[in-house]
Amino acid sequence: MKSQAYVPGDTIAAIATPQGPGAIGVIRLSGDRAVSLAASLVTLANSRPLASLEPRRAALAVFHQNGTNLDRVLVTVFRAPHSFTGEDVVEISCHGGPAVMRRALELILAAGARAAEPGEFSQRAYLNGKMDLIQAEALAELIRARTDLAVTAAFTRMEGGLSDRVRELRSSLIGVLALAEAALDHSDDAAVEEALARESAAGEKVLLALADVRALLATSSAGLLLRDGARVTLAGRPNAGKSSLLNLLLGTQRAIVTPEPGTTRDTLEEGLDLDGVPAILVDTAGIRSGSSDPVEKLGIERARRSIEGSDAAIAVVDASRLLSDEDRTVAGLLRGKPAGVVALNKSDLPSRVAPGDVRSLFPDYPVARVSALRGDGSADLAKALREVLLARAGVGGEGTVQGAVLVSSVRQKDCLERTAAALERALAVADGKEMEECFAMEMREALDALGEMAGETAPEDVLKRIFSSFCVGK
Ligand SMILES: Nc1nc2c(ncn2[C@@H]2O[C@H](COP(=O)(O)OP(=O)(O)O)[C@@H](O)[C@H]2O)c(=O)[nH]1
Ligand SMILES: [Mg+2]
Repeated sequence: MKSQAYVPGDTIAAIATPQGPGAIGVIRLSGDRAVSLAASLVTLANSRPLASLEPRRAALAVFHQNGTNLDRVLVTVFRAPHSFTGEDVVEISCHGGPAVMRRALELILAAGARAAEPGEFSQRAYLNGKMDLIQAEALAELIRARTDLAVTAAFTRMEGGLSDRVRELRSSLIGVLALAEAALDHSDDAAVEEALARESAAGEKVLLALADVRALLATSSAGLLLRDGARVTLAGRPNAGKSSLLNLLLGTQRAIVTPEPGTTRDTLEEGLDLDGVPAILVDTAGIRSGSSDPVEKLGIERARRSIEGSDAAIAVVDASRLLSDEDRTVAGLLRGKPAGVVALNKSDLPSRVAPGDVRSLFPDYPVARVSALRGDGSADLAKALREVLLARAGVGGEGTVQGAVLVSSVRQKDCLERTAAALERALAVADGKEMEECFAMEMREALDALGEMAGETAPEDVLKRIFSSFCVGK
């Protein structure tokens, strides 16, 4: 079906559930011999042959080896092409003990199955036309999704939301290309007026397609935000309360808090769910000018780098003390970071910081008053941060990402950028004398890039990179 070769007779097997003890653990086999291999180890009640089992009906069975029973299992047979991979598939639900699972898989492999590579089931599903490359990526994203919004976005893509848009674009552009190629063939005898009408119709279609491609590209920041989460660095002078705020936002005692300045020497990262928007909070050593302790110096250097490598910042200011050079150093480091919020901490103590001074130090950041000690203001801080992150991703109001079709990977973005560039060039040559030939060439280029995005024409190394990042058994 597609050019990538694989041997369907090569039957693969893997544990599809996570490591460690669980109520059940699932082993999945896929390939021509999936049923016969499983049949050699799994016996149904009344010794009914596994091959006679009605597809997609679970049946109780015994997993055994040379007459010794290993486990009582539930077995389900899926017949090609009505399975996840499009091949014959058998799923065996064992009791999820690590030793049971290991032994069962060993026996299946000894019977002749090959241990599946990461993502190999999904890759077969893709190669057999069960899903396109965007959907395969979405599946991996769904499994990794850390928040509700990320789940919804990945699910929308997995169900074909983005693939449909790409397909519509392609079919419209294929129509335009067909017209352009027809014009190439009959350029001599085509009536001038007819040709002109055709060209303007084609130009209009290309303009519409270009607008659609740009609209999709505009969603990629939000798509990447939901997929990867935003890195948010807590920055502030020693003892401002960065680690306390991290703990407050996470709702756990993750970081060590002491009255001693300079306790946090390493950077520490933890995932945070900002009402559906995933973030990774990074706690750093306090930024202090002129520290002589080499370990602390190293920490400060890390903090600098962490700020550079992050998407946004929380500038933590101790409101109970006068602003210092250290606060100004922090502000200087954050100057190039337009996305951020100020946490005006220790608001339980008498304030010695004028709100105006904070605003002039961090002019682009909204200010949230908090007390990490008392736990006050954490919801406001989280809300302000969420809004800043969404605004940075080009999402204005509430609900705009919920259920929207979002572009979610650098790969997809790159394909769309190439499509847009080719369409722009096509429009630019559309008025010229040599129009038809160049125009058709650019249209083909645009179509190729869209085809690559959906995986119709994706190169082997791209496929390898995508599927090898999947979990084993998926
Ligand atoms: N009164 C008061 N003390 C706080 C607050 N937040 C943190 N502290 C204290 O300030 C000290 C330094 O806190 P820590 O989180 O380690 O600061 P860091 O160096 O910025 O990570 C600790 O003694 C905390 O208990 C707050 O909101 N109010
Ligand atoms: Mg700290």
